[in-house]
Amino acid sequence: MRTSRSWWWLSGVFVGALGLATSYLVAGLLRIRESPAVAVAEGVITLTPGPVAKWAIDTFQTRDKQVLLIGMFVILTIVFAVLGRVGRTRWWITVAGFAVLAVVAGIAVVAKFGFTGVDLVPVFAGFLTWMVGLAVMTGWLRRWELVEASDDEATDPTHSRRGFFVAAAAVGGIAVLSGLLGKLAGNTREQVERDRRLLRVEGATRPTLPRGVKVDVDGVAPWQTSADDFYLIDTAILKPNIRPKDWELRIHGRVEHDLTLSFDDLVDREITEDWITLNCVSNEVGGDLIGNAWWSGVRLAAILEEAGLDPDADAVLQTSDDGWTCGTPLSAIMDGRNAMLALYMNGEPLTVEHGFPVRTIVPGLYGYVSACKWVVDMEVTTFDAIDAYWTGKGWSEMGPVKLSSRIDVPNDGADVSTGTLVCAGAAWLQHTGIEAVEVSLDGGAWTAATLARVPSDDTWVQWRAEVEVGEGDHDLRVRATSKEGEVQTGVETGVLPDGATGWHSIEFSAS
Ligand SMILES: Nc1nc2c(c(=O)[nH]1)N[C@H]1C(S)=C(S)[C@@H](COP(=O)(O)O)O[C@H]1N2
Ligand SMILES: [Mo]
Repeated sequence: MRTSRSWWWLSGVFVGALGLATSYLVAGLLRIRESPAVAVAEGVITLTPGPVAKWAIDTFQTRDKQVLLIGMFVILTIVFAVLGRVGRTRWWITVAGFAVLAVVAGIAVVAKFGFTGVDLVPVFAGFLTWMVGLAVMTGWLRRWELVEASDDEATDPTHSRRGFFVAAAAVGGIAVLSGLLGKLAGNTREQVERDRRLLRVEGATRPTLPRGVKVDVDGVAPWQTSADDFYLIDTAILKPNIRPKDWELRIHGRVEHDLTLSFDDLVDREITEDWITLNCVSNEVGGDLIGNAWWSGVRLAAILEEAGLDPDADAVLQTSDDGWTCGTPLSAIMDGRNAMLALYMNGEPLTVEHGFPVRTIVPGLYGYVSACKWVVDMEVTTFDAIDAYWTGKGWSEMGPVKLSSRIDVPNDGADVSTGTLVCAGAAWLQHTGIEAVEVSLDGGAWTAATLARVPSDDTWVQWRAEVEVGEGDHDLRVRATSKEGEVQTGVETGVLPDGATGWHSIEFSAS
């Protein structure tokens, strides 16, 4: 690898990296939330068909986005290398290739929600860097090649070779430096964390656990879920960093008058608080994509009434700062349940991951149609007129939660002692409530469990049951009955399109 020919690929890779780093730095300096590369990755996520997205989430769990980013960078590195290599004989292909990459980035950026012209500046900066960087590095390669080709004994390629490697080192060094500076510049997260620590919303209180909500069996998921243990589901690679002073909610569409609320407008209103259980439509039978918290916020119905609703409207299209959308049935917001713009979770400001500074919570609906985090826009509209993020991928429109129950104790696969076995878990049908829970050992008769208390029908309820087990392998299943008399179905369906059904069952052996 001592001749100039072997090094063309390196110019592509290093210059490619420098352009990416430059665009990242410029995005950070301009306080643009995503660099073009991240915009492309989010574009890929948006365009991913539902079943592929589900496969990726199942396979990579919460690391799905890192896997995507790493995959993207691996592919880009290969593309850069190839573009560098072809530049030796056909420079215009190299230029055209980089131009195509820039156009793809540009489209991804323009397609993001809340796009403004400034957001394109990092793309231009990156493309300009590519062109200048290429000119410099390939200039040295050509000089080196010319000298190698000349028959003149007196010409020595050392000078041009050294020139090329110095240029390469400089390009690599600047790329790393720009990347680091970009990381610093983009660090609005720290500022937001400081705002979060200093925030006090008058009227938002710390929760006290209601009496009797716990069955007190070791191993049962806590009735109240802490913010740290609360499941996390969203499509944002970088969580939006929104300072309360910069937050605004626009309410428009089929209303008598548009409203724009600042964070101060919101906290000046009466604060409402409630225990509400939130769960994900992607929760498999027996899964843990569910949590219960004490939420403090402002009633959404009062705000929408103030805007004045068109009687034909049946949906609210909510949009997050990160561009994610959901269509929420207007009836669920207006029917008297405590649908709110939540500011606090468990007596503290929302964490950034859970939607700081403001997210929506609607008891009785799955998160994907209701619980918009970092909410900044609400359009009163009709379901006919909209296509929201998940409903556009084949999930159902309305999204009411389904009657469900789960066994937490014993664990699936546990070894227990023969005799009386204490079992426990949770059951839920938010906004309707749970009347009864029953368990069945080895497919035998259903026996009633004891229910703990609940403060309202909007939370899950813990249950406890005792069964007599003899030596050997057993299975245990659970089903719930709602306060409307619905008995949980044993028919097993998957999570798509509107939530899983079926009885949770576990196996254990007694000795
Ligand atoms: N901005 C935004 N909000 C969102 C989502 C999202 O992807 N982006 N996912 C929704 C889904 S599918 C669920 S189940 C809940 C999860 O809320 P959590 O992460 O606070 O538990 O948020 C909802 N709100
Ligand atoms: Mo969800």
